[in-house]
Amino acid sequence: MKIDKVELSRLRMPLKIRFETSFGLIPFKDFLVVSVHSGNLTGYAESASLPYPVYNEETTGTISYILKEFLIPKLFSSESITHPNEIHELFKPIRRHNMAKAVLEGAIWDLYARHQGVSLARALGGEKREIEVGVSIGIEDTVEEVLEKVGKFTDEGYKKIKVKIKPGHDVKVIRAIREEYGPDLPLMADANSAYTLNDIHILKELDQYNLIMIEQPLAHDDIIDHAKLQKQLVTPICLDESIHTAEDARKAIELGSCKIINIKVGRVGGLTEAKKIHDLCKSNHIPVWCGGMLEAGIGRAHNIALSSLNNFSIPGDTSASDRYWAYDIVQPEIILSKPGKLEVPTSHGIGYEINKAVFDQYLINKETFTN
Ligand code: OSB
Ligand code: MG
Repeated sequence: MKIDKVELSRLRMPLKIRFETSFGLIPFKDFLVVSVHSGNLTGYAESASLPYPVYNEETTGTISYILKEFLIPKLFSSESITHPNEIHELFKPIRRHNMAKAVLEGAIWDLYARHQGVSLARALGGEKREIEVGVSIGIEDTVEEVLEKVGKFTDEGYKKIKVKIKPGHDVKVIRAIREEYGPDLPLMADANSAYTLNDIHILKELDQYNLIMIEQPLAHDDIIDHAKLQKQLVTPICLDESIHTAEDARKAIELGSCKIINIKVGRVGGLTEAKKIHDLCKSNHIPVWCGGMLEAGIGRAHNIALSSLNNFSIPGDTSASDRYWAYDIVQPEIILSKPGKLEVPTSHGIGYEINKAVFDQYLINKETFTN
C-alpha cells in the first residue's frame, strides 16, 4: 500500500452525561480523527486523548504536533507498506507518545483490512462474532445517583459494572451497591491511581466485597507497590495506567503486580502492541479486557475489533454509543445487539461508515498532508 494522503480532523463533542474520575471531570471530548488514503481506499482511527494531560501525559495538542512533525513525515519517508506491523517498527525510534502513534497506526490497520477485503477483527486474528460489554460509571455527587445508574445499566443487560472510586467515595459506594443489587452483580472498582500503600486499610475493606477486580489502585507509574499490595489482597488487581508496552506487561506479571490487564489501544501505542500484550497475557494465563477512553464511534469500532480476540475474556468498557453521545460520528449507530452484547462487524475494515453530517457538525479544524 502506498499512502497518498493523510488528513487530521479535530473534533469537539459534548458528552451527554457528566463523567468524573479521581483525576477530575472530563467536560467534553476533544480528539483527532486521522484518515489515511491509498488509491480509492481510506482508513480511519481516532485519538484516545482527553483535553488535559491528566490520564497520561498526552493531549490532543501534543498528538497533533507529534503527528505533523515526526510521525507523518516518517510514514511518507517509507517506500510502501505491506503490513501494519511495520508501522510499529517505523515509529519505534520516537519514544513514548503512544496515543499519537496509535491513531496513525490504527488508521493504517483499517486501511490494510479494507485493502485485504476483510474486517478489521479478521485482520487482527479475532474469532468472536459478538463480544460481551460492560459499562464504566463515574464519580457521582451522591451514592443514590450511583445506585440509580447501576440499576439502569444492569437493566440494559451490561455484563460488568465498573464504578470509579476515590478516597471518601469508595467503601460506602461499593457497600451500597452490594446491599441493593446483591453479591452476584459482576462489579469492579477503578481508582485511577487515587491511593497509596498508606491507604491499605481502605483497600483491605474493599477486599471483602467480592469485586471482580480493583483497577489501578496505586500510582500511574508503579508496579512495585502494586506487587506488594496484590500479596495482601484476595481481589485481583488489574493494571491500566502502568502498562504501556508488552515489556511493561511482562515485568508486571513477573513481579505479581496484577492478575488482570486492561488493554487500551491508545495507551499502548497501537493495535500491533495491543495484540502482542494480548498474546503474552494469554500464554501467562492473565485475562485481559479492552478499556475505554470515552471514544466516539470510530474508536469504539476499533475496540470492538480488538475485543474479538479470544483472550479478551472479561467484558470491556466499550458500551453502546448512547452511553456518552446524543449523535455519533459513525453509522449505523453502535447499539447492543443483545443485552450486554455488541456484534463484531463482518464488512471491510472497522465495519462502520462516517456519518458526515454529524462529523461536520463537531469538526473544528482539518489539515491535509500529501505524500
Ligand atoms: O481509567 O478506564 C479509565 C475514561 C477516561 C479515562 C480513563 C478511564 C476512563 C473510563 C471510561 O473508565 C471508559 C469508557 O467508558 O470509555
Ligand atoms: Mg482505568
